[in-house]
Amino acid sequence: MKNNESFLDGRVQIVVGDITQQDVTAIVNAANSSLLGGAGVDGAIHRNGGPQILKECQEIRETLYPDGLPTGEAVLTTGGNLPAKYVIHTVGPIYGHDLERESELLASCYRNSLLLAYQHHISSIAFPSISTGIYGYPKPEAAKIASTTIKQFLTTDQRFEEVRLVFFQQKDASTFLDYQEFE
Ligand code: AR6
Repeated sequence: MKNNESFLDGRVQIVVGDITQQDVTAIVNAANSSLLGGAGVDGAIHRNGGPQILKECQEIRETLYPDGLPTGEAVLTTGGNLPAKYVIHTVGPIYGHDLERESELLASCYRNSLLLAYQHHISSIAFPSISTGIYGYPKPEAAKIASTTIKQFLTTDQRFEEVRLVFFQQKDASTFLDYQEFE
């Protein structure tokens, strides 16, 4: 596989790397509904971004979401010490816990994150592969859902310059390329 693949006239980029190191305006966190941190992407973002992100998450919990952020929703904080200016926190479905609604909830994560970015005039954003780690979502199915949802959003909204999909491992990027439905 090549290191870089792109779709939709270069507006979607597929890369292998660490989400916390991306030089885009916003990165997306695969969070949990507590918004208070965890392992995987969430752990890396809080570790590398410093305490400011957690402080803002705590404020969101106290004000907007005292019971936690529902699955499929998204909220925005600053990026603390990260290269990205903002972090958009979304909660993916736990595979096997949401009966038949999982695919719709995973699509909502992508759609609501893009919508929030759009509302904040953010035109470059990087996503990890939401729910495909600790939350156990099968990677081929997740690739179909992520690609169709992003494609739908980008073809109706022309303002996004770059949506970067970041995979931790080469084999995950290859799986994505095999199952994506951008084309
Ligand atoms: N950069 C890019 N991708 C990564 C990185 C990284 N630094 N680290 C892991 N991945 P996960 P989830 C990949 O588990 O499944 C947390 O505890 C990883 O290989 O981070 O949505 C939260 O607090 C996988 O393909 O997120 C929640 O409780 C993908 O990113 C729960 O995990 C997502 O893996 C969320 O689980």
